[in-house]
Amino acid sequence: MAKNELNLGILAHVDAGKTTLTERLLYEAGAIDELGSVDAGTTQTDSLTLEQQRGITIKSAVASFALNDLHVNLIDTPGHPDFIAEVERVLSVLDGAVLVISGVEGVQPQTRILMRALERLRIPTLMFVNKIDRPGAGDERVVQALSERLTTAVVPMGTTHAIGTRAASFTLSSAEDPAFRARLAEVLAERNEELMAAYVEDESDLPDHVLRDALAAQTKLALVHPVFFGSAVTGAGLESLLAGIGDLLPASAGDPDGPVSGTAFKIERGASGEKIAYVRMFSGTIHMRERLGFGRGLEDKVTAITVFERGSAVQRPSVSAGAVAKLWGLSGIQVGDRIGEAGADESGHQFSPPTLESVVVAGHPDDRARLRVALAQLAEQDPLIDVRQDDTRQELSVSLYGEVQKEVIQATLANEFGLEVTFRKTTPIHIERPIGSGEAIELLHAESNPFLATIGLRIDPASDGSGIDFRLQVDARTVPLYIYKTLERFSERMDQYVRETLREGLFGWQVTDCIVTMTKCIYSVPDGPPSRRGPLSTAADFRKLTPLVLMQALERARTVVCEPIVRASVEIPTGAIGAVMAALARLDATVETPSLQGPLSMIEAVLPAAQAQYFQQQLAGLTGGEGVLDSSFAGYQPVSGDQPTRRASA
Ligand SMILES: Nc1nc2c(ncn2[C@@H]2O[C@H](COP(=O)(O)OP(=O)(O)OP(=O)(O)O)[C@@H](O)[C@H]2O)c(=O)[nH]1
Ligand SMILES: [Mg+2]
Repeated sequence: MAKNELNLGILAHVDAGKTTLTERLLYEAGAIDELGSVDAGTTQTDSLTLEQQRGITIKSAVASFALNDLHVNLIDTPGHPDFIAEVERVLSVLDGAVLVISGVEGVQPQTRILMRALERLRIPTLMFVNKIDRPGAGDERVVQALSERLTTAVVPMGTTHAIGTRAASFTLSSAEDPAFRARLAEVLAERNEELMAAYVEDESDLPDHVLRDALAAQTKLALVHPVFFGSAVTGAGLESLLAGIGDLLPASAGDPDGPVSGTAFKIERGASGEKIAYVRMFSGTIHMRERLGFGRGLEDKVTAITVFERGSAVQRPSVSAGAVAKLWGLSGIQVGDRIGEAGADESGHQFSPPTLESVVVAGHPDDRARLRVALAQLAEQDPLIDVRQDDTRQELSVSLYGEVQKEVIQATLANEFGLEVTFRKTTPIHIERPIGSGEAIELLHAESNPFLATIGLRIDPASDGSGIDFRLQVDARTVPLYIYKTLERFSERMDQYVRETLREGLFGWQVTDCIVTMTKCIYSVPDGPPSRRGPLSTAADFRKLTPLVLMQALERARTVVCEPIVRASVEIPTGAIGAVMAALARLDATVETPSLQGPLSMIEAVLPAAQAQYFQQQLAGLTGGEGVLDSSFAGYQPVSGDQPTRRASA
């Protein structure tokens, strides 16, 4: 395919109009002849029955259109915070993004969370202020909020007319408009020294094309963000936005002849239950019937390839760097898997993990086995639901972001698997951190050691948020290379055994923020001549002995249970400060001194996530409906009082 590809994410807070905008872009660009609507459940990208019933996007979806010689894959994402994991997986495959802001609701907490992630990953981003046709929509007000609350690097590209009415429209500013020129030159010069020198020399003398080129260059580097206005419903401003997408965002780079590298960002099941992987190609070319590796030692043969073209999927014999394709035949693949060589950057987690969990109970006890299979299938599409099985209680539980996700899982199990389930009460997911250091060793042939190996392990606390770090500190000659082939591979496997063990600490919670060091390793060999048998230890000895030793070490280190906390910024009428501070104190919050700004005041507080929802419920009453809460995940802190054991309440 000679065409340039642009993989473009549409991101925003819930209900900002992403799906409506996606539909409108497809329509304006000529990819569809009829405009669907979210409210009628007829859009291209809200194709799941559940999405149509609820009028919200649950899964990311891909559609495409052509813009001159550019082939654009649009990726519509969900805006509800319960489905943030869908956005996370999409971020790693984008060349650019359109961040949608509702002209009526303005910048929302979720908008900030998304923008921060886009900035961290340096994804070139245009902003689109939507819904200018709706009464109450703002333009300058919204731009001010963008620069105060998102980033100062915003450039409004034009002006609105008749805003707040059905006739609302948008016109691009001309390069001759002195106010536009001044703003453009100022923002761009701040980020480019040469331009700054020329600007200081003579502000009015910068040629138009220099400004235009600098705008495109800096937007492509994610240094500045052009702001467009319009309405996805009436189509106002869409032409300008389309032009911006074509001119200001970078087409994907990548060598079709290079080594194969891609990322699976979405998994779905076809009509007959077959697995379909959505893959963004970064390098190389995949052909039909080719065998592809995708991590965890797995590989499968590609049995079909389709790419997106003008809204529909088209079969192809191959797919190359830059494009997005659906691949059939990769039966072991999971969301997030990387295909081929480790080419794409590992972007890590951009958003906070789910902090809630709930036990899923099958309506009929006979359905338990089917439920386990169904949840495993859902986990392929969304690994963060992290299905766990409690063997003693015979219970299955999942991690959750919130109640809406829970309802969606319930409905999906009913609709797609014919399983009626109920959920137990949703409870917070705690973690355990080691308090001190602990070391343990099990010696080969010792009475306490049922396995044929010596393993010594030490666990030490590490900084908050650092996760689990495994280190090998043993004599390479004592490592069973006859099993693991290389030292790296042995280290990888030990790392894996350690992580599996630390999923359940002394109180049943995930242990994290620690360093685990292997200090001793010996394998068993026969007593010596005349025996000619080879070494006796197997991988199972190392796999099974690791948890025994590590749990002993952990007991010596001891652990503290920590609960998820959020940082809350509350904007309230100054008169309500006393009442709000008192409420926060009752909820175990640590409050920073409020800053008074005339009639409005800001309070910053850190409180347990479990309490934040109560605070949210009280806020309107305490502030006469004026209070605005902006809260974000802020890590974990030790619980006060008793150390809760996992699922003690069930
Ligand atoms: N008046 C007006 N309504 C709009 C506009 N864009 C979207 N809407 C309406 O806003 C509601 C939400 O639109 P969606 O397109 O579903 O929003 P979304 O951002 O995709 O929502 P989620 O995917 O659930 O986060 C629907 O009722 C749309 O008809 C607009 O430009 N003007
Ligand atoms: Mg949507």
